[in-house]
Amino acid sequence: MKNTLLNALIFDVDGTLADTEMAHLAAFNSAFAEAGLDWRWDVPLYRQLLSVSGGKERIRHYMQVQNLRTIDGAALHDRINRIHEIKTLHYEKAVREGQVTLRPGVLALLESARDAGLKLAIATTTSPANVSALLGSALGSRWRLYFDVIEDASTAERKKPHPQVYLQTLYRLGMVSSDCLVIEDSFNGLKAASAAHLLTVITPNRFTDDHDFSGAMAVVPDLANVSLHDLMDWHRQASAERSVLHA
Ligand code: XBP
Ligand code: MG
Repeated sequence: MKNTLLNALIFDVDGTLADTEMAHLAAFNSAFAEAGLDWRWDVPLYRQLLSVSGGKERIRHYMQVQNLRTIDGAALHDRINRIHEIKTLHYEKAVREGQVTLRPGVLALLESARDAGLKLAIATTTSPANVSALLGSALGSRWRLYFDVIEDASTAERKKPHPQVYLQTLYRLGMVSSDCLVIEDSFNGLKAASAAHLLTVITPNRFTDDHDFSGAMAVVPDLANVSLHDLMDWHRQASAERSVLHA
């Protein structure tokens, strides 16, 4: 009988731990203005662009679809990197100014999982600088002590829906997928976790509420009314069903 005990929670960051995407959107637009570009992303366009994970990849995709690529190769790579560096500085400033807070129920779940001895991990497409800014402001300077493993854009080159970030998280946890449960917010995140055979709870937000969440173990508005024991029960049930299906 496969393990049906829940031993680790793996959290996505943007849109899951916190509603960060409005701050990211504002930071992108500030970076475009600072770089002397007349590009301006509004919410409807950004909802579409979020289908591309990774800020640099998102800028490159936008330039492609808008036929804005006047340069190529290394020059384009450097230009995108520079714009993204400026964007990240604007985002970190917004987070430090308290413009982004943890979503409902996130802190309570982190604490109850830690107190129950579960391992906690982060598997995100964003940069370590953004993770540190967000969690430093939300959990204080000792925020890293909550997490046993952090995988981000600096360690997992292939972005969601590619499963690399989740596969590397499992490896570093020293666990198999049936030990764990993922909390995500988006189609790309669900696809990445599912490709790593991980059961996933989705907490949608204003940027992902129309995404296809087929295959999610559960979709809940947020974690405000979800206890660790709920997650343990759901995980036990879903794992048992998987065992029967794959028997
Ligand atoms: C969401 C993303 C990130 C953010 C922007 O990451 O796709 O690209 O939108 O952050 P997550 P960067 O996997 O946490 O949902 O500009 O640093 O990429
Ligand atoms: Mg996300």
